[in-house]
Amino acid sequence: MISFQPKAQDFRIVSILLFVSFAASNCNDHEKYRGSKDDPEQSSGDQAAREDIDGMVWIPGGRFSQGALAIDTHALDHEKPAHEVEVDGFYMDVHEVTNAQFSKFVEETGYVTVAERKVDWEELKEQLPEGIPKPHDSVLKPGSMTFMKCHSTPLGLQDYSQWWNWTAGANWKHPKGPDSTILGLENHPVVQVAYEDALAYCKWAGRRLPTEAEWEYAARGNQNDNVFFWGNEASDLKNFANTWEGEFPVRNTLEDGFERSAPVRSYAPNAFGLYDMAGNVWEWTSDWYSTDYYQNLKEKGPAKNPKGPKTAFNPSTPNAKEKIIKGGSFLCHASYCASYRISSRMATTPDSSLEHLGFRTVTTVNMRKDKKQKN
Ligand SMILES: [Ca+2]
Ligand SMILES: [Ca+2]
Repeated sequence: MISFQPKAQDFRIVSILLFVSFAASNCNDHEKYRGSKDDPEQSSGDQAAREDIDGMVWIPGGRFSQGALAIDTHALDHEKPAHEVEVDGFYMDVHEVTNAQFSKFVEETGYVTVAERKVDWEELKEQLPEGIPKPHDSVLKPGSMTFMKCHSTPLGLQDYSQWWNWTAGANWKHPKGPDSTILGLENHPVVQVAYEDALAYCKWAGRRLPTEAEWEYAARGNQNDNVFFWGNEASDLKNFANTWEGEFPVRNTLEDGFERSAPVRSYAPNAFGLYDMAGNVWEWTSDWYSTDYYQNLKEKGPAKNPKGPKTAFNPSTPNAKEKIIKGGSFLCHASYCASYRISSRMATTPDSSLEHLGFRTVTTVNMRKDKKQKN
């Protein structure tokens, strides 16, 4: 979902551009955390008395090398250079937020997700390259991006419009389109949630999204020399992650048992007890995406609790600001980006909702104190 370059102004392309759409007005939450090397919200984390929080695990603070290992032959340029990072301790959901959990949030709040709202063309076109014509009104109905297998081997894997479609009526309750349902998928991760939807859930739950550094540190589980959280053997993939097996995006051999999302906890956890930190669904983080961020961190030396760049920057998508997503999904395959690797990262606009993108939450000792004081 990154670095999209329009190739033709046809219906299909315009449809895909729709997820580079209206500005997310509520996506600056990470600003309040940035720039403080001794973040008061987190600084007492490792020393404080900790509690048992249902569905969460304590991630002890520590220092690690963020970014690609030298032995990682799949690493993309934006995973380099590796750089030293220290994070304070925090609590993290052991699994991705599920449909059942998100349903409870919606039932209590009446929240309506981005994918369920009417599309405003006047707002949308501000985010698009000049000259993109207004699509037919039928395309501007509420909807979201869905995956569709190709009938035959596609002409290269650069143009993902070959397997992604804008589908009117697709949303978190109908993740594959209006005729699909989440009945029976209560224990699967919620998908088709935009960044502001994830933030709204976090606010309701008294949580926040992890920073990219927190997410990667948690995924690594102190396995500092490993490309994958389970080691360096890609052949073990099916035991630890729900990804794509066979020929992507044409044929799935289902060696791991699932073609799309799997129930959370279906695969072995990492060393911190976290499930699906590789595969199943991508997960939002609070960091903006900037192509020069890792190099800047490397030059400045070890970073403590980094919160991402101040502003988003990607020369491939100059009209769109993007957020970092982590962990890969059920669509990941070695022929594409092998994003089940710990250092993998992708970026997408905050208003994107996708069939393979969800989130998990974190909290800190100080956030717990604040919450108790308010109650
Ligand atoms: Ca699978
Ligand atoms: Ca995941």
